[in-house]
Amino acid sequence: KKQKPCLLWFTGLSGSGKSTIAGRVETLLAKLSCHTYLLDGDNIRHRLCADLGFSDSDRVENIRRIGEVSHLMVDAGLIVLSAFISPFTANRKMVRDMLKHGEFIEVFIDTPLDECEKRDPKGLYKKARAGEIKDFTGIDSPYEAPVNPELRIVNHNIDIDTAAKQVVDYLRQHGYI
Ligand code: GGZ
Repeated sequence: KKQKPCLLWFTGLSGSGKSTIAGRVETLLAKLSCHTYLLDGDNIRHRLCADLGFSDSDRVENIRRIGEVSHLMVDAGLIVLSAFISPFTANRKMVRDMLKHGEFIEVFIDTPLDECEKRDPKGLYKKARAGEIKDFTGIDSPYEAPVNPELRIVNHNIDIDTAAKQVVDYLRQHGYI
């Protein structure tokens, strides 16, 4: 059976687990012989969007470019996984509207801010609290949580595999794979 191309759009706070879960989903999909591509900070913010920072307007431009690239990849037949904070509702809607109906799957990685801050894998929250990083999401820059995402994963006291399986189950139940 052929895969139905789509864009899995992971949104959530820094440290919420977006990239980790998206990476695990990609591994599970590879085992099912799906053709995928994962976009995240590592391959986008250092390259295509290396000129952008974290002001509101730079974030909007960041997400616009990622949306356009994702759109092209979906057109090429891939299941695309994009993992970016994408804090603004209207900006996520802009990406949704770039795609055909049913191609955009918003996956909200809903990890409470205090949990993200406790994890603080890169020490960024600590720096933001100390005022060493400005415009940090959740501290002095907003995060608008999705109200009606296709999928909401409460990433608190669950393991990565359980979270990733919820995404794969969604794809299966809705006929993408
Ligand atoms: C938020 C920041 C910031 C500020 C650097 N605010 O946990 P990380 O490190 O690896 O992921 C975060 C990443 C966010 O980039 P995105 O492209 O996903 O953001 S957006 O969608 O809003 O454009 C974090 C790091 O970059 N980082 N400074 N001020 N995150």
